Amino acid sequence: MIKTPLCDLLGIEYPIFQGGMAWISDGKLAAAVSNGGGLGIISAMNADANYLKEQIDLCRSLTDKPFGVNIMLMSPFAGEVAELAAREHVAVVTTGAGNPSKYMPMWLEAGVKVIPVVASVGMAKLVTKAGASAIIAEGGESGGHVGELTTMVLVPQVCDATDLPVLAAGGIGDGRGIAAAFQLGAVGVQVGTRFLVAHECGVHANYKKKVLKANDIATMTTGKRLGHPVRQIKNQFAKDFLKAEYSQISDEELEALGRGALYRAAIEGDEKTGDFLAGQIAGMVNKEQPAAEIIQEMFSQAEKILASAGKWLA
Ligand code: TUI
Repeated sequence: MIKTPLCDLLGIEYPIFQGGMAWISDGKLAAAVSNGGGLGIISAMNADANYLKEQIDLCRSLTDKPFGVNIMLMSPFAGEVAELAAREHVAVVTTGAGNPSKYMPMWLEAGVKVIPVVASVGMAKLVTKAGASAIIAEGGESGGHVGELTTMVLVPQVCDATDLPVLAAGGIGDGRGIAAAFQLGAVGVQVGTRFLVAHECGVHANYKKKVLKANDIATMTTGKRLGHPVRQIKNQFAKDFLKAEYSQISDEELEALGRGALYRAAIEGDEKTGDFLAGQIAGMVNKEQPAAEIIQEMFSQAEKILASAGKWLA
């Protein structure tokens, strides 16, 4: 059995979070992951507080276990969903795509544990001072909005910079990834892409098909010019967007090109004009399974690897 300080901190069986994926991580998927012993996370994405309240209620109707809410700090509704998370006293808030400091006193006052996603050591130090309970160090192998550093170099440097428990994210798709993350100093992992094909994940069937078909070089990043690079599966949309980035069009026009593309992928399954966010481990995902089985399989593999971690010692 693998048990780390993160399990005690949150009252969970397996030290794994399901990443907050916009239009995908809803109350149903979060409940399935929490019921499977991990920490399920509802994505507040770019939606308003009414949407989040519905998903929290749905999740609570499906599980008694703790779950979290991910707040995307670039969302125009970040303020109202941040307040709702405090009012609802959710067990955990994770944040992404920015600096969560301005909301932290409110969450801490409400007894919410705050676990920010960071892509740099500087942000890890800042959120440690601001009262975070743990930190998710996310490397650029992950899907969606990505930082510059890889998981391999970010995780040990974040571990050196904080005394808080660190979760590794980005590039973790099976037990080998968990074992490697633990060797880098992490005591937990966050996984998104593999949960895309969970039975309880309601994303469009075409999205699941794309992930199942993906190989090692199936993803690419776009959006550098706008200051928020995003990793996704290569398709017509991603190629057109990249071309537009290097053209004369204005930033406003470029932003407009991307508008609605996550919805078109996740809800409509539009293979041409949708933006299918996924991490580089998509090439390792080749079967659909219940969320609980994904967790069990990953940890039983990690356990075997860690148990023989000394095998090369002479
Ligand atoms: O946030 C994510 N992944 C996401 S957000 C998203 S929605 C979106 N849509 C269009 C454009 C951009 C985003 C899709 N996927 N992951 C967590 C994450 N956070 N990755 C990197 C960061 C991060 C980056 C900078 C965290 C903090 C940070 O601080 C910058 C600063 O100094 O303010």
